[in-house]
Amino acid sequence: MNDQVALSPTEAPAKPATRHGELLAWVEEVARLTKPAAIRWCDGSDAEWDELSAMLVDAGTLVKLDESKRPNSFYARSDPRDVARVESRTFICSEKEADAGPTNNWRDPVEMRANMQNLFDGCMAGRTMYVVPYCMGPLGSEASVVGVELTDSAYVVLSMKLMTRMGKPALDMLGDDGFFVPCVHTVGMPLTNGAKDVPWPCSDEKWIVHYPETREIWSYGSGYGGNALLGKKCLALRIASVMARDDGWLAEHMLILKLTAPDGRVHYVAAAFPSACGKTNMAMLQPALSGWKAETVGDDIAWMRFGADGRLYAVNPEAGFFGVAPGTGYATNRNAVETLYANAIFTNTALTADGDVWWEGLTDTPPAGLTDWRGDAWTPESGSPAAHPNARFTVPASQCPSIASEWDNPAGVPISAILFGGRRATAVPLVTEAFDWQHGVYLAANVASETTAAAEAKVGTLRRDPFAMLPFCGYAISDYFEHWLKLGAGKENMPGIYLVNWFRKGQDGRYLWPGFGDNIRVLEWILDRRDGRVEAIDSPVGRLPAADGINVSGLDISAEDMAELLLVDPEVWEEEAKASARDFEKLGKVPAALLDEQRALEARLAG
Ligand code: SAT
Ligand code: MN
Repeated sequence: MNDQVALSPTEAPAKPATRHGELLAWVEEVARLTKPAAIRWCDGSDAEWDELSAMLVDAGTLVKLDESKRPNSFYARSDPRDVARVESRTFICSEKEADAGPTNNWRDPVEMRANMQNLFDGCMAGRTMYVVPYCMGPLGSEASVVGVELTDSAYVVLSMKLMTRMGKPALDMLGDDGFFVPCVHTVGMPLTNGAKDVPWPCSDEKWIVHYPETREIWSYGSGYGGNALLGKKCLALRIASVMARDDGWLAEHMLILKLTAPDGRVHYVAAAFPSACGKTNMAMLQPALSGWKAETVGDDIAWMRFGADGRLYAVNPEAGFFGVAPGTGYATNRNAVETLYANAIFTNTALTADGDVWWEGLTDTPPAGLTDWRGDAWTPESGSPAAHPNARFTVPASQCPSIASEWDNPAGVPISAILFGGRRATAVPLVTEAFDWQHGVYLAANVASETTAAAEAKVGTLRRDPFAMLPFCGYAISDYFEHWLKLGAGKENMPGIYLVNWFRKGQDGRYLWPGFGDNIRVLEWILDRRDGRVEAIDSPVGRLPAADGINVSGLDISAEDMAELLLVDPEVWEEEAKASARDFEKLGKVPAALLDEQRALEARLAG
C-alpha cells in the first residue's frame, strides 16, 4: 500500500502500489533517463494534497488564499513566458507524415525519439519525479482510459487531482496488466550545479510530442495547462481521437449539456467551440426562459459511442474544469463563480490585498490594492489587465451547482443535437440546421473563429478551425472528416447538427444577440426541431428559423436585429464559399462527399 508519511518529497518513499510489470519497468526506465533525486507514487489522497500544496507554498509557487474566504484554495503566478498552449511546438509524430496531415506539425518519430532522449537526459535532476496514475472517464467504465503521467511538477500533480480521477483508484483500475497511456512531463529546468529553484520553473524550449501509433505523450519545458496536464488535450483529445478512429467512436472538443423543457422533456446536447468562445459559460447555462432547466455534464471534452439503441452516448472524460477566469462573473456565469467557493487553484488571475483572487469581469469594480498576474501593484490606471486574458481556474466538477446527477455515469447520456460555433462578427446566422449528417459534417469542417488568448496566435484574426479540433486532432484532419462521414452514414438515430453564432455584430459594431442565458432561446428552437414541433426555412446554407421562429418573449430585441441575425447574404456567402474552397485546397485531400457539399452550396447560392 502507498502509506505516505509527511516526509519532504526528496525523502518520500518510492514505494509503488502496483504489481503492473510494464508500468514498473517504464517508470524505472524514465527515471534512469531523467535522473530525478526521488520518485514518488501519488495516491491522490487529501493528505498528499495537503503536503504538496504546503511544499509549493514554501517554494513560492502557490499562495494560500484566505481560508475563511476560499477554503483550501491556492493562487499561482506562472512565468510570463508560460501562459498558454504552444501550438507551434506541438507535434504529431506518426510513422507516416501523411497521417499527421498538413494542419499538424509532424516530425519523424525515430528522429523525435532521439531528440527527446537528449532533451530528457537528466532533465529532472534535483527534483522529485511524481508518478501520477489517472483515469479519463468514470472509474470502472470499459470506455475509460487510464494514463500515467510522470512529472517533476507538484503543481501538475495537484491540478491532475482536480481535473481527473487521480491516484489509487486509477492504479487499482489498471490492475496488473491493464493498458495505460504513458505520459512524460518535465518543466525542463534541472537543478544541477547548485542551481536555485524558481517559483515557476519552465524552459524557453518547449516540446509537446505525441506518438499516435504507440499512444505516448512526451512534454518538455512548460508547466501550463494543456501543455502540462497531459490527460486533457494530449490524451483525451489528440491520442483519444486516434483511438476513436481505430475503434469507431468519437473523441471531441465538446461540452455536454442537459436540458429539461418546461413540459419535462429531457434532451442532451453536445457543442464544440474553439477555445475561449464561451464553452464553459454555455456548459453552465442559466436559462433566461422560465421553466427551462439546464445542467452541466461536461465543459470541454466529450467521448461519444453508440449505445445498444443506435444512439450516440456521451461521457465527459474529465473530473474538473480548467476554465478561463476573465469574463466569468455573476452576470455571465453564476454557476462557475459558485463552483469556485473552495478547493480551487487559480493561475494568473490577480490577487487581492486580503488574500483572495480577482479578474476582469468577476465584479464591475476592482477591489483596491490588487497585485496583477505579473506580481506588480495594479490599479485601473495601470494600462494592462490585472488578470492575464488566459488566466484559469482549476476546480472539481462535482462542486458545480448545476452539475447533472448523471455526469459521472459510465453509460453516458444520449445526444439529441450537436452544435458547432465560433466567433463570427459577420456572415454566419444565429442558428443553421444542417440538411443531413453529411451537410452537418461540411458545416463543422468549415467552422471558423476570430482568435482568442488561449493559444499563442495573434488575437482577433479569423482562423478556420474544423470541428473546433484543429489544435487537438491527433491525425490528418481530412481522415477525421472521413471518420465522421462514415460514422453517421446510413444511420437513423444520429443527432441533428447545428451551426450557431452568438457573436454576430450589426453595422454599428454592436453584438446583435445577448448570448449567455438567452442562448436557451436558440436551444429551444433546436430541441423543438428535434421533436418535430417547429418548421424551418430552407436557405442556401442550411435550414433557418422563421422570422418569428425564435422565442424572444421578454427580450428587448428589434425585429430588424432579429432579421439581421438570421440573414444569409448571398454576396457575402459567395465569398464565404470561395474561402471554404481555398481552405479545402490547403488540406490537400478532402473527402469526396465534402467536395460534393461544396459544389452543392455553390449551386444553391448561384441558383
Ligand atoms: O490549456 S488548455 O489547452 O487546457 C485550455 C484550452 O486551450 O482550451
Ligand atoms: Mn478547450
